[in-house]
Amino acid sequence: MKLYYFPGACSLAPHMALREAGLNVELEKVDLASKKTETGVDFTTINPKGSVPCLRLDNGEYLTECAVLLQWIADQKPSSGLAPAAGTPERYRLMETLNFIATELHKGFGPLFNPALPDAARKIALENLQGRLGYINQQLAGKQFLMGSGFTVADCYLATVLGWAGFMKIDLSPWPNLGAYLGRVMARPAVQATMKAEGLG
Ligand SMILES: N[C@@H](CCC(=O)N[C@@H](CS)C(=O)NCC(=O)O)C(=O)O
Repeated sequence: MKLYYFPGACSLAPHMALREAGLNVELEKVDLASKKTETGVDFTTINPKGSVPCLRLDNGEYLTECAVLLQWIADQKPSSGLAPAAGTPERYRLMETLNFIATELHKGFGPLFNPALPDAARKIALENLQGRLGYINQQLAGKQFLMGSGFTVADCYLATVLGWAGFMKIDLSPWPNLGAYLGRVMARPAVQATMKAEGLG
């Protein structure tokens, strides 16, 4: 298996999940601007969408889309508890949450990374994102992890995107559950090892 990634990008989430599951993975960094991988391959020949994460499976197929990769990884190691079994009501709750993180949070942060975004558009994007952060803050009330007491792939994804708040200088203090939660996730040994492997720890 090989994970195409960029340090600290959304590919950090499947990278965390792979390490939480104890699966062996080779890493290949992608320069997202030039679309060249660190071994000099044109990344668009691997993933025509040009985006990370992309996972090369052992059968030679490539799988993309964060929320899908996370579930695929969890399903390789059901005993890890990283996702409830497919077809169960709990799995649909996880899928509901992953889809929210992907479409509302991950893509909510997206425009803010664009230095060309006009101030008025930035203000609207930030307000939208803050509303979503408020919702997640409520969801975390009284819980250790997003889906309850057990750590799942939803936490890999949420911690990855919440980590961008620091980079974007977005103050998380209005939502105290978020900071406490992020600290809990980042303290996990597999998460620490992931950060170190991406040169972030
Ligand atoms: N729909 C994809 C989006 C992935 C995505 O936005 N990746 C970003 C990094 S966080 C990226 O590679 N951006 C560079 C590009 O798309 O050119 C997913 O959910 O995995």
